[in-house]
Amino acid sequence: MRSWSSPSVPRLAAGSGEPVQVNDSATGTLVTLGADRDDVTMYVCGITPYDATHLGHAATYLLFDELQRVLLDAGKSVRYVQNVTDVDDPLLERANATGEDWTALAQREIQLFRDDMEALRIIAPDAYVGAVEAIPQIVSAVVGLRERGAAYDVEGDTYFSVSATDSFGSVGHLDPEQMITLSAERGGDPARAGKKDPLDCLLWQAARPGEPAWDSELGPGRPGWHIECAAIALQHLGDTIDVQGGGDDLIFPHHEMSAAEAAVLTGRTPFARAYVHQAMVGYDGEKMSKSRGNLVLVSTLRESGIDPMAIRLGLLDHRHDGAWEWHDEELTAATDRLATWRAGLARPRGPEPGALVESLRRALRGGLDTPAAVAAVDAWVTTDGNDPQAPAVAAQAIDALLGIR
Ligand code: 5CA
Ligand code: ZN
Repeated sequence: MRSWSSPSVPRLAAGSGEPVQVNDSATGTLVTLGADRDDVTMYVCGITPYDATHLGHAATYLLFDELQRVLLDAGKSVRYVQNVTDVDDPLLERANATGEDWTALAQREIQLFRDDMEALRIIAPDAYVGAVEAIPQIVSAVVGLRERGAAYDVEGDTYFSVSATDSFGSVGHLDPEQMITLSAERGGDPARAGKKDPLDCLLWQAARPGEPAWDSELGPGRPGWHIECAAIALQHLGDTIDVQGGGDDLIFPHHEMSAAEAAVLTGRTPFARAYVHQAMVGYDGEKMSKSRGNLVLVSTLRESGIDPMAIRLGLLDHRHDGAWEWHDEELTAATDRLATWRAGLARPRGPEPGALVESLRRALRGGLDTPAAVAAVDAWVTTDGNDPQAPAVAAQAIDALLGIR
């Protein structure tokens, strides 16, 4: 599937070579990426295109844009894959409810997402892959699971058996009761009769009347959700990936299930060396979500004339590893801050920029502490200095590492 246009990312003079570390949700520790290699692979779960991009989505994709910028600055090359869940229950339900063709709905929302990502200057994935176009790989993966005795049939549907790998549970470390509750809330069917374990998840859903279906050796049907990401990641990035990313609502069941399915297919664990998550962004006291409708849409803000760089700056002022709530006033504050930065960078002279670049690198390489990076720029733009080269160097560093122009 067509991706979007990436912003250009300036290259800065090399620095001290500190390692890039991320907060790994699976171990609760800081994990170094690409310690012994110059290439890093990253798979980030993409949208289900039934509604427009809200600030929670934007925070998630911005997090991985930041990670990519930090890795590039550290001299790594990044191979980045993102999916689009362009056939799944929420999309079909929305299309049904509004009487729109589901493919038209998906195409429109994917295009809006591309436009939002470009406006926010988010680096595009190298491969942007829809579930529909990946059906052959998904079917092969399900067949592979069957051959390994890790899949079984329930009334024509194919299920993954979570007991097929000891690694199941190693991403979320939840107890069975918590897993059952979350599975029911997040698209699973723990109460369905005929399953061997309530947590077993759908791999291939047999064709239902009025629903899209594809012919396959599993019979006509459509893919389950978790195998979509496992199959796409394995095809494009190989057996073990460096980073599996998304919002933290995906830790269970989505990333747990994908990792378990991949582990059975490859015989290797862990599936990802680091699981990096954006904690949930809330609004009006609840998680911002399409299903609840408490949304602040990137496209609405853009249409109202807000500078996308102010949206980006507002989001950057929050750490990714704790849930936070968006307040409308933050946009005013971010717009003011952007004006202050731009004024500071338009000065004929400024303070020596080396310390700024070092502070940005230290903040971001040590677990993507974006608020600390923002604070470093605040300090630089409000300090006087005599270096005539400094504003240009600082502007490049802010562009390269924070994506703010
Ligand atoms: N298509 C699947 C992933 S394979 C999906 O979860 N799509 S989504 O459209 O529901 O969400 C897209 C991404 O945004 C996911 O990574 C999700 O975890 C993240 N996300 C959704 N809501 C929020 C929120 N309120 N705050 C932060 N991230 C969010
Ligand atoms: Zn996914």
